[in-house]
Amino acid sequence: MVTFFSDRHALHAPAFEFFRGERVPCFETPARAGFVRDRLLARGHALREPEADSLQVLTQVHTARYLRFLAGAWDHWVALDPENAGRQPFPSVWPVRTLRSDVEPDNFVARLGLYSMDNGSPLSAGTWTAAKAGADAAVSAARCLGAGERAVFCAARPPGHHAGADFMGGYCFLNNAAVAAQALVQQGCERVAVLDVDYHHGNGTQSIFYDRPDVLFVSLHGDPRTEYPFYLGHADETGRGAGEGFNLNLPLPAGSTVPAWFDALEAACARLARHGGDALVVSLGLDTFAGDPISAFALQGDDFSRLGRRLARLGLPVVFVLEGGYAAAELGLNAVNVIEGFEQG
Ligand code: Q9C
Ligand code: ZN
Repeated sequence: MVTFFSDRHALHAPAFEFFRGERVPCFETPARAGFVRDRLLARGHALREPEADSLQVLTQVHTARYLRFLAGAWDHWVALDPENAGRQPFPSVWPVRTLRSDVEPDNFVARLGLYSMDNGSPLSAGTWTAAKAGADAAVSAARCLGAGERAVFCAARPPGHHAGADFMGGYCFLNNAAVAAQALVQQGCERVAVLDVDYHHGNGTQSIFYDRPDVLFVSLHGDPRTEYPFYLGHADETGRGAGEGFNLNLPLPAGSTVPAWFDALEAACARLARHGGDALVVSLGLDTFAGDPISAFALQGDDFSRLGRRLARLGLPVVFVLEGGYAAAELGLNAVNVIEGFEQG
């Protein structure tokens, strides 16, 4: 399968995040992509450098002021104090209900809070460059589908599906799946679908397309009553206005079994089949793996092959976009299993 991979991912390398009140090493690491790259190469899949510039598509998915903030964030942080180069910025204040988010404060940490949904998405010096490489891969993949390719894999990090039009969150900065879907629409696909199989609900992708009938969003995820991102991903979120009926959430309790997960996948596939459409984007989170350190589903290696085979049966051209998955050493095998299952299916 055509696979886009850029070494620029490694420029996003924050050291730690907050977890249960403690500073802990980041779960979302450069090593993750290294394991995926190594397994792809070992299985004979050629890697291609993303060649497209995603900037125009990014302005259709994210707001101008958020893109401006993200592109300059690290320089602004270091400009406050040269010693900040060795520190990580974290937001500590957010414009929740009754507070204004239309006025952008001058204060850096206040702006960081304005553009963040959590304190769990640490920035580093190369975050913009790395995230941009992922978006470039997403547009490159869409172009490949336009040129007749059956399926393309974007093996990029950081992930994207929690990032909304104007905020980062959940280790995500630029919404690569939304960028792929928007690029497909712009190049003439009238109906696109996004299937999100990450353990966590893709709140960013849902919100970006919530009012639109041209991009169907379907997600299988841990029930937000107990699982991140908590404030979106319930079954009663079905779309709004012209987008009513074009959003399907299939939340499952933490601890759900593999058969329960595949039953939900069947329901997702039924909705995707009814949509028809010209192309599918898969937000390929692999944190549904039994060994994932921060998630609670139970998929094993073979189940990822089965997922790939099932998606092939939809008969649609597919852009696979890597999302979460934090059992790093198994991430490569699990990703390749989906890819090769799809190719066999
Ligand atoms: N710092 C993805 O899988 N963070 N994101 C929990 C708190 C939320 C996961 C730990 C997990 C986000 C793309
Ligand atoms: Zn996830």
